[in-house]
Amino acid sequence: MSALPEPTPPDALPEMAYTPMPLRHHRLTEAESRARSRAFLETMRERRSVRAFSPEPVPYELIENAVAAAGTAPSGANQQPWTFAVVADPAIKARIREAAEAEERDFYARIISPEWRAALAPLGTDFHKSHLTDAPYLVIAFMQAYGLESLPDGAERQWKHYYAPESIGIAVGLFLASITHAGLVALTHTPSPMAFLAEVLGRPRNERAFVVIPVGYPAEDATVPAHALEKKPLDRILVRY
Ligand code: IYR
Repeated sequence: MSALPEPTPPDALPEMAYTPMPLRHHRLTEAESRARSRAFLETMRERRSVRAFSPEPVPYELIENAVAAAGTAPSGANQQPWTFAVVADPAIKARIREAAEAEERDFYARIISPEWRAALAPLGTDFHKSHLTDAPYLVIAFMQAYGLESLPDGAERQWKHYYAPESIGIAVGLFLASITHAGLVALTHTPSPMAFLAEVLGRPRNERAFVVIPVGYPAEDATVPAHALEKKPLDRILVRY
């Protein structure tokens, strides 16, 4: 993911014993379960990745709730190896766009392979990244490659994180579900390479940008690739045993 050196050997974490407590679980009726499950599926089927945003503001609470929903995700050893940077400041958005477009210009001109270019052609993407300044919010998910904490005496403690990529992937999925459920649109954008994001946002050395997610309302004239609506049918993604 990154050429940065691995951290020095991790410090031992204090051992914590399993302390059981009764599970609280709200059991639904079967009818209620089916109704909620169908309604959620219907909502998620409306989700489209959108690249043209309206500058119209969105309530900050919707972003905050989506990050809180992401924060409920299961994670390796419950280490929650993520930080969500929420950017509304136009000057910071402009810096991110400028850096992303510089990387992407290079990507489309020199780095992309013919196969990759062919795979992207139906998406209609190029190095222009207007979504990075048009969307009212950019949410950048950072993966914490390892744990890092400053101690009051100025020393630092660092420890290993387990399954960090899997964990943050699940969290981002919940974030997108919340955004979709709230009637907003988003794009999962991965400018490559993404190292500039940690620099621009002054993130600590254990954090790696995982994805940039512009969030907002679609521009009135927004278009999407017609083919991307086609999701694989269930019989191609579900194998029943
Ligand atoms: N990062 C580039 C290229 C790109 C790559 C994939 I895989 C996509 O699904 C879409 C774009 C860009 O953002 O344009």
